[in-house]
Amino acid sequence: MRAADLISRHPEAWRGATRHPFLDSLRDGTLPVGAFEAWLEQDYLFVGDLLAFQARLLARAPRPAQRVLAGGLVGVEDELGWFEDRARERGLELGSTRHPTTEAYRDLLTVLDEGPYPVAITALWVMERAYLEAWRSAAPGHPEYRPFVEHWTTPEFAGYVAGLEEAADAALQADGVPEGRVEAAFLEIASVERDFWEMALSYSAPRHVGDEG
Ligand code: MP5
Repeated sequence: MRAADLISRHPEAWRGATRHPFLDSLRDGTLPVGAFEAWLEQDYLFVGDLLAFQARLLARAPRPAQRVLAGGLVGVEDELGWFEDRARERGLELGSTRHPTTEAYRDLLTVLDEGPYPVAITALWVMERAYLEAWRSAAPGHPEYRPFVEHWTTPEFAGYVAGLEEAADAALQADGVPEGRVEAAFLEIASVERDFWEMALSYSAPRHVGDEG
């Protein structure tokens, strides 16, 4: 099996993860600011959880996959700083309270962390590929949100996603890969990615610097 087969086998699940009214309204500028900031706050928390997951994945990766994963790990740490800068510009306080959806995503990362490497590396590719496609669907983005669209649609990011796909394909070639678990992980990620957009639209108003109470 190859990683890309997962997408062609489950077009509906994939569409749910990568197309959403959140992304459409981010493109046309009708997205409520509170929804955008809720996404920003929760995605920052997700990326922190992803850094821990990715560090552990790197620790158990075979030699040929180490470069793409080490580069990705540095990129994720850098991204946390980028989120902090974007939040500061908006006067947004980045808190530490996870929405139940962000919590559920963290739990999924923990399960993947404890499972076989081929499932985990494929799962990481699914998460990143989902973001690439989702943000492409929002391109070019309303001017207010354009830096975010650009962040996940650069050729460098697409190259990183391709590198992860190569690492996932290599892992999926091995004998005895639990294909049912790979497939299940794909569907779980697609579902939680959709929930994440959904959450942002229904959950709003994170705290700003200077808010009362
Ligand atoms: C990513 C993300 C991509 N930031 N948030 C979710 C909910 N899924 C995937 O990860 P990265 O590290 O921002 O490219």
